[in-house]
Amino acid sequence: MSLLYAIALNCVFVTSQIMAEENGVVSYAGFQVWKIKPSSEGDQQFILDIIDSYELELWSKRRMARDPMDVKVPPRSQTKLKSKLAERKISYVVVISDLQTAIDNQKTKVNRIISNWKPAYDMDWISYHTLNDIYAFLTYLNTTYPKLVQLTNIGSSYEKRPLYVLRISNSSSAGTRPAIWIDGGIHAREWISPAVATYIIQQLVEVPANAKLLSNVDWYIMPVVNPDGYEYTHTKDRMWRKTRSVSSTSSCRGADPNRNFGYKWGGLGASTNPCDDTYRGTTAFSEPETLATSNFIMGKSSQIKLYLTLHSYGQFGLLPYGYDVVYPSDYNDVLALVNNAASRFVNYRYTVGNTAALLYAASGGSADWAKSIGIKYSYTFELPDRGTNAFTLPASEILPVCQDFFPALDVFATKVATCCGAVNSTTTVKPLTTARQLLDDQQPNLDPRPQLRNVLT
Ligand code: 0X9
Ligand code: ZN
Repeated sequence: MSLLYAIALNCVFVTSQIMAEENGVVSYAGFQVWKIKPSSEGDQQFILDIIDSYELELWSKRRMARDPMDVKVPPRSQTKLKSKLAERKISYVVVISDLQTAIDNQKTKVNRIISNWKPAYDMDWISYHTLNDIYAFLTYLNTTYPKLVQLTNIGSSYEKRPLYVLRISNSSSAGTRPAIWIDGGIHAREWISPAVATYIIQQLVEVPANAKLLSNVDWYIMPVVNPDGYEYTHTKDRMWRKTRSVSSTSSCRGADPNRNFGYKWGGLGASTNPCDDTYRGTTAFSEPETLATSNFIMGKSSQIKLYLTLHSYGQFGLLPYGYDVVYPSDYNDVLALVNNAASRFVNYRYTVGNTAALLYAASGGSADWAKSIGIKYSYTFELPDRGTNAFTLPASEILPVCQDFFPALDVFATKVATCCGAVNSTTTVKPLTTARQLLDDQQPNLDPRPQLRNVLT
């Protein structure tokens, strides 16, 4: 069943649907999101087959036969889908009756409670922000708090946007203590992810009451791993997921960054079709965004003890491995910590467990890769919601989601301060060489990586 489901998922994550465009901007007017409720494995397969043949898009994740399936339905397929489901007496609810309206509503600002509040930067957590706002915020912090933060440009995206990592440390020996890595925005349309990552930054840097989180641990936070994709969702297509690289073999653009990392690259749940939303890319780390991110993390691998990557949606805390239902030998330690962290959540309940067992097998994910290089505690969080908003989580929910999530970091920081032996501050790692060796060690047959070799030699 797991293989079948993975193959089905591959087929349905298709981006090549015909959508109305005005000035190059994709409109989702008339598109709906349906929550379909299979009551057996047969129903589930029936729905997967329909999704495939009608070029619908499956958005929900869980693999269990009776779990509801969220499906994006274009206007032209709605009548057909309705009668197909009626044929088998499968029930469904239209949870988003017009996707474009939901998208437009996401741009609505919640009124600020304090009307004369004038922040020093154009960032808040009551609306979603552009890449410019986010980058201006990082730059502001870098100049305003030079003792506390250090902004590093770790490379350029495919379209030559900077890739920024912010280090937060109150130690004079910053860069040598145990550290936590957090990234967001791997998938472009998951807007709540950069929002939570920037909230964490703001809280750690500007709120004195959170100073204890900095007392033994350094933080590396990269709020937007995929800036080209993120910008594209703000300007052209709100539902874009991938990077924006151009393919030499197809007119479809972009690879799925979360299928492009160099551990078990090209295995289950990763498509070879550049038009699919789960396209793995031409080689492991073919995308400049994943290559730069992985090289930076490799360079700090003796320090980074916990890897946290923020996605949406569904409210899951996911543990390696995800390439298949495989449990590392220290799975119980990793589970105990996330359970402890999740016990801090009050308003949003997260389901916790092995990635592939809970959702589906997907290879080339960043959390699997982080685990494979020896970062013991490696997690993917699927942020809210699990209800009816999907990727169009209303702006009014940003702050509640952030505030609910933040206290879990205390649990992570406490563990990381003592968990994993001393940091070897004298280790000097040549990141590029190390990344290449790692790939060679892991996948001698799968991945010739011509591009990578050129870069690395
Ligand atoms: O499919 C993904 O990349 C993640 N879900 S999302 O809807 N945010 O795209 C889940 C990734 C879990 N990790 C692996 N399966 N390796
Ligand atoms: Zn994602």
